[in-house]
Amino acid sequence: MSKLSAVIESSVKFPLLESADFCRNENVMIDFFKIEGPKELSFMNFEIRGVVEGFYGTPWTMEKRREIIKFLGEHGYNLYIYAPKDDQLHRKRWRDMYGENFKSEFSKLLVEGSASGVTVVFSVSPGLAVKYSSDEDIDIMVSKFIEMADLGVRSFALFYDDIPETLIHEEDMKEFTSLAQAQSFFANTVYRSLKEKVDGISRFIVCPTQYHAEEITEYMRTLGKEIDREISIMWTGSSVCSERISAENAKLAEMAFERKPLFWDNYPVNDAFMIPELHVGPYEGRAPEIVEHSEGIVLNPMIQPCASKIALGSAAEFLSDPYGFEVEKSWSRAIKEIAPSCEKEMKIFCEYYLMSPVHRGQSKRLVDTRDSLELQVSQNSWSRVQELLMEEATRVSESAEVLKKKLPASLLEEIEPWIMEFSLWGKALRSASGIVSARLLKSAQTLTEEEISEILNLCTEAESALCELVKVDTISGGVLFRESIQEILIRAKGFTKLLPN
Ligand code: LTM
Repeated sequence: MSKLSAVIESSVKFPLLESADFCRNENVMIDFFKIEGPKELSFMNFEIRGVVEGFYGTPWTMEKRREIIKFLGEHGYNLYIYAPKDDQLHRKRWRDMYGENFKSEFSKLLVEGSASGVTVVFSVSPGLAVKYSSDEDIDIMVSKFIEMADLGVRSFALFYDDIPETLIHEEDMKEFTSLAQAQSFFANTVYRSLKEKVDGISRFIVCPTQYHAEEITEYMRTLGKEIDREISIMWTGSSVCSERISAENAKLAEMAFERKPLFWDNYPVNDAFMIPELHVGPYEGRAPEIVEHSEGIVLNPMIQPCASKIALGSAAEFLSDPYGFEVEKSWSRAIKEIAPSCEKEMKIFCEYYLMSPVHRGQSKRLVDTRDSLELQVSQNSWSRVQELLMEEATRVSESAEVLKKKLPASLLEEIEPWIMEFSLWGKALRSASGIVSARLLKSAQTLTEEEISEILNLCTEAESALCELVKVDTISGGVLFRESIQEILIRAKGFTKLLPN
């Protein structure tokens, strides 16, 4: 399909969106028709540009959600899905109804959503316990959705992710031949009943149990055939947290589900085994052609809402113009926006916390520095080693101090453990540089007692920084320097302590 026909096709769908979306996209159409003659159309955005708060761990507060929804609106996003795994009433105790306090707070999200042009989707994850064949469970689910519809919600989602992959209740085994058939029946029945009872349902989304694959499965085919055409089906790509998302993978899901998938992109999420990481790299590795084979993309953010704004800010540029997207520039702009008075220092910090499922390696600058350091150590070029260590130590320590003073308090509070670790790397690098410069001055035989004790003090300092770094519960690119620092430390100790009498 050409870019042009894709724009026309997606424009036909705009009226399906809620009014705020419609206005935003209508503007796009007006701009488009202003183009004179058969110019190459380079502008094309994803129809759905969103966030799914779908991580494990402490859910965001309602206040933070409002802040993020506002941020989303300001950056061209148009959808937010409420789905925190650890909200008990969302998942484990899904049959229980929400209380008045939650509902009144949720209403405020809707107000923020309509002011910001962001559709707020309410979701439930019943799969751990649901009986797909049970009329009672269907009624509970519909009632739970209607309660939110009474507040003004018109977009809903049913999530079947991270649950048993086979039917577990005898009644379901008697009624259905497969999990996919059971889930399709449940979703269709809930959706149809909801539509009968509530006017203007605008979106209904399902997240399947198999939400990633490299090959089409029977489960996917059945879901594709049986789930109502109006229902969107989510997809994370070839893996749970996909390093790359190709057009081929989008086409695979499109073919299996018999509709364009809605991508649930697990970036910058840092839950489960990723909790020690902070994902503050740019958005990348997604083929622009996905725009032609998906309804859109919703990103699963980090447990830290403010820090998530870096990836979300960068991704916003991809979502609104995938073919014109520039990774590095979008990253710099996103960093500048959240750290306006200390963008240079924040960029250095972000280089240390780049590694994620999307960025398998460390930052190129850090890898290059580590490689030069190792080379110079192996060549005994101690003055160059000292320079390299000192430059990096200064860069890190000074940046950490500036960030502590200048970052907005809410962001600083979220990333405090990582800033602390970052400072410790500055300290370790600085003491290693001190050791090298003291050693540079003398050869072993001419060292005085005081000089030996000075070197040993510096060794103790470096050793204690490295020990502190073993105790931290965060992970950073600083680990690249551990071996060099350790080697310098051991050589200096040996040099002074193992001197023959
Ligand atoms: O990705 C999906 C569809 N489900 C869960 C998410 O809730 C979780 O946040 C991510 C990342 O750990 N992985 C999942 O499997």
